[in-house]
Amino acid sequence: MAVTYDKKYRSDRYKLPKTDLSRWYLKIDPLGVQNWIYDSLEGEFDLKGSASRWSDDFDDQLTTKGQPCSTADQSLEKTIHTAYQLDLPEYHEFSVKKNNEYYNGNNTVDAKLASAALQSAINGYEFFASIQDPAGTWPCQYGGPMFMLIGYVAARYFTKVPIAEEVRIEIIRYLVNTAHEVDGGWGLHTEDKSTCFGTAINYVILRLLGMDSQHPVMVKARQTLHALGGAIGVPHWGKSWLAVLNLYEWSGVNPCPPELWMLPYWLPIHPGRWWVHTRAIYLPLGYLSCAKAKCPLDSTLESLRNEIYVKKYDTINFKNHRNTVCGIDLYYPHTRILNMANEVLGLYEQYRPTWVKRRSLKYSYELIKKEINNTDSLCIAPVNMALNAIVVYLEEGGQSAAFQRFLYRWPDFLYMSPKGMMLIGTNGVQVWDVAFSLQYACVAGITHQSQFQDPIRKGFHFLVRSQFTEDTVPGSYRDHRIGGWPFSTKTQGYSVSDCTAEALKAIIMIQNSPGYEDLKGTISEANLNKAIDVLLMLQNKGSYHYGSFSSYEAARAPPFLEKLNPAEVFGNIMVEYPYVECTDSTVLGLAYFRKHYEYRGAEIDEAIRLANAYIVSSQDVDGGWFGSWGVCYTYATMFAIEALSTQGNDYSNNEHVRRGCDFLVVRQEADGGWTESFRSCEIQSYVRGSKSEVVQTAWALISLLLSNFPDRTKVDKAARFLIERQRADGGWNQDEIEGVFNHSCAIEYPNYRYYFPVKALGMYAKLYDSSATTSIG
Ligand code: LAN
Repeated sequence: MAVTYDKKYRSDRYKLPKTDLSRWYLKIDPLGVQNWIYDSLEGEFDLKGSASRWSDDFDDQLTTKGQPCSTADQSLEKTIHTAYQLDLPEYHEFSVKKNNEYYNGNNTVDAKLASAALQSAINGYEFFASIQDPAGTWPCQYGGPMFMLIGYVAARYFTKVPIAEEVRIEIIRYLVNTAHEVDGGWGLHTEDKSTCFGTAINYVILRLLGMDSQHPVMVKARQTLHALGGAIGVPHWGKSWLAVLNLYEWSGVNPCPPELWMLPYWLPIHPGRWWVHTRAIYLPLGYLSCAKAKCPLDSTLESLRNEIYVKKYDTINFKNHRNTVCGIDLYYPHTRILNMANEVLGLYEQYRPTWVKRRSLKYSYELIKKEINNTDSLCIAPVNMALNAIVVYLEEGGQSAAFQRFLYRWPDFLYMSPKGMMLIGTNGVQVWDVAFSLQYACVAGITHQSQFQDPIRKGFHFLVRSQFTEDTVPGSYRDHRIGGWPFSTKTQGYSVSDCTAEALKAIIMIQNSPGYEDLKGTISEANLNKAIDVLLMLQNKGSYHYGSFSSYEAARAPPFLEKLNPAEVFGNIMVEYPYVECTDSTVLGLAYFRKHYEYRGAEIDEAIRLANAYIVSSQDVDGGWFGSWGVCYTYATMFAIEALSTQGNDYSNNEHVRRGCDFLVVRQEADGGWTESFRSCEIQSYVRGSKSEVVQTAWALISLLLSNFPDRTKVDKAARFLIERQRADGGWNQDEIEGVFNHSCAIEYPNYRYYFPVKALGMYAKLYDSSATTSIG
């Protein structure tokens, strides 16, 4: 394989091997499944392990016949969206240079700014449309979390399935390029300081992938790991991964017995009532810890045992370290009740009869098969996928069809970037991004422009194809899903409240946009109604979060279960919580549907009324709303104001909208922009970032525009900031990280910086320049 070097990245300074980036191709299937393929010149290398990606099941995946997504589109021709992802010269050459001729750049408030804003929105959308893929989605490097790759590498190591050379090289490059310059360590996520967890697991990955322990990168990382006390202080999930790899003893891992699944469901503690992600992880983890699964020792593992601890492996009494967690890692310390439960369960595990062990392994394996079945082996996210793959390997062997399907699915999580190959937190952001992109073109009033017809139609058909049409298998502790939409792809199999609502809204909006009437009927009214059934089913009825919406399911257990959160590094993971953003989006979807259809009208009205009451009640005293999935108050305040504004509320007539706007405007920077730091999410109080950011400014501007905020100078300044920050090719540069989960982990939303400014600027133009109003909103 050709190996090239340049000097841009740390990996280049160390002259680490690099693949030829121009030979990577991104293939997207009609359902948005993203696969990077390397053309090694010795014959196309397909990470899926089959010659043709577009095989027989291609047609079956199209749920509605006759939707345009031709096979020809998936040729291996280098497309702009691929070149864009890897920052290749083809992309730079392509950039359409468009200067904003309308904007005179001076500071006077006049109609010219509105025309400039419209032109800027059009340029922005033109750029964005150019990086759309043929299936209608916007693939992106959904990076941030730094604890995902361990699953992939450990599971491949455990199951003895070699990693393709190009992938191995690029994962090494990614980790070397993301190590902190100062101390060579890694954190929980890319924005985090070096932690014991991040440093230990990523160190192990590099060693398993063949880096020499004496390489300067490894020496530096090891020093940091040792300075943090060594791998003995990794949190629960880290201990579990190390135990699976035989680099830690199961006796030192706090228990999570699979027997919990056999408890009666009416008990609030039943895992079937936990948050989907948490139960999906603890299911296979319970199996593996009960089976005490561990990789056979080999020379690399033997050596690693003596690299990652400050003491010799054989002298460590692991049992005494169940609760040893490095202080720097700790986000959610154990409660006393958790420690007590761990004690009791630990004793129980010692004396558990063999027949109980056998039965609980069998029972949890049945549940794992259901998860596999519901998601075509993708599983909810890469963490439980890797754990499930090991369980399936142990149960059925490496040659079994079930295990082979994991090998087929794994590449869906591997994502190339100029820095190397990462493993993304879900198999993409497809439905979420497409739903917003379509809606915001409508809101900006630019859908009628001929250059946007094709991208919008492609996106529309993608959304229609992505609605769930088959239900989950019985007994999998899952809700009914037909009619819902996922966050990423239909294959992933999990419907989400706000994703369903935003996709539904996008479809109805496009169908009702001038020039797109022919799309009416592409999706039947019955299918739209099914989305409403899903949304109404998801509304929380519990007393403490009445009327709100959570993420994947309605809350099934009370929040006090959080006291048993064993993960140490994340907050709010045990159960579903009410989320103001999910509630807002659902209100938006329901309200939009209501404008156009009669179905379950009275129930929708009541659901909106209750949801509004929740939104209002969750406003903080200072006027902002706390965001759980975006950074942070600026994000959630925008959603809340949008939901309230659909009910006819604005700055002049509603106290909550007024307080929300006031919260934002006092935080406007002198240059007209906004900047909120990721720290806000961690400490749950507004923290200012270092410099004004495009996405934050777009969110705040949208809030002010929706509220008819009276002080035009502030609004103009924000619009001007966005226009000035636009690149000549119509795009905007990446600023700070946009998203978050579980309070402590940052995650990127690389497309936010394109479609939110388009929405904000288009809205601005519509409000302030009568000649600019052209389409519906
Ligand atoms: C996501 C990404 C999208 C996000 C929104 C749709 C934005 C939100 O409004 C609802 C929740 C959801 C779907 C969400 C849930 C948690 C996810 C799946 C993630 C943040 C992406 C990765 C994360 C997942 C938990 C990662 C696995 C790690 C664990 C700690 C279990």
